[in-house]
Amino acid sequence: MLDAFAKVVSQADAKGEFLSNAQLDALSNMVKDGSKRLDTVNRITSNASTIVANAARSLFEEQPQLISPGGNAYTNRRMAACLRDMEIILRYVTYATLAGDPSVLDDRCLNGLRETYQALGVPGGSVAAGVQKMKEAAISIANDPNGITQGDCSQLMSEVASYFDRAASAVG
Ligand code: PEB
Repeated sequence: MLDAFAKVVSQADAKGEFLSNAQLDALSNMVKDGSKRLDTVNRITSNASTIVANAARSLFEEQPQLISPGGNAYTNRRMAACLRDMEIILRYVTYATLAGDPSVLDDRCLNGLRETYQALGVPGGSVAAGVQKMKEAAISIANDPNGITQGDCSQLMSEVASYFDRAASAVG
């Protein structure tokens, strides 16, 4: 599990080199825009249950077979497991966002997840659709210009989007 800083250190060390100017510049920009990153994590974190609930509701509206008898979210036990899975994925996306690096998401959440779903008979494509819905909701909350100092967050938002996309394509 790496963050953006540990990652460049390990890359440089593997080559026995000092940190490059490009690496230092990239980290310097990351520090400069650090409040944006922390605000984003804070906004997604404090709205996590809304993000999960709305994404799930919208997923079940589009794919009602999931909540029909025999469906993968039918019965409270499976519904609870489904909501929990979405929350776990969202939580790891917030960790990756804080770290500025996807390795925590990869190593602790996505590694083997596709195989787990295959073994359980849970449709990965439906999980991926739910993750995409969380992405839209999370980004609109994180990128809301109201109530915050305004600035350009486009790069950070595409980074956050890439973590959701990574999760979706790991299972879908
Ligand atoms: C992954 N999910 C489930 C299980 C595991 C995970 C390991 C089996 C054990 C259990 O039921 O608790 N756990 C989860 C995860 C991590 C982890 C991401 C990462 C660290 O440790 N059902 C649907 C939707 C989808 C869904 C498509 C979007 O209809 C999910 C939600 N996951 C779902 C369901 C089960 C499950 C388990 C329904 C229960 C399957 C079953 O027992 O029939």
